[in-house]
Amino acid sequence: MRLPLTVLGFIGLLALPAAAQDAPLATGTVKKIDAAQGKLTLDHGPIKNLDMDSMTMVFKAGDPAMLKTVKPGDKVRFTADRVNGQLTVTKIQK
Ligand SMILES: [Cu+2]
Repeated sequence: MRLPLTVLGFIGLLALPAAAQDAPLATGTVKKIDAAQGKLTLDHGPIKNLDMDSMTMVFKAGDPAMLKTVKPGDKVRFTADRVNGQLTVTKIQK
């Protein structure tokens, strides 16, 4: 019977974005925006779900459009998670 594998694959696709939405909010300051690469540099506070302390680092933007909503110097709240092995900002707000 092949149906269960198909169903499991489908559930897997749905589960990934759901997990990202559950990530807790972290705080940070935008240091640099790299729209060409779809990346941004954040000076961030602790990120519980990634087991990270405060640091300055580069994240991938989950959606390139989010890079137009913030600029260097902005204080932001954001969620970050590992998406396909890359540390990615999944949500960001001033
Ligand atoms: Cu970090």
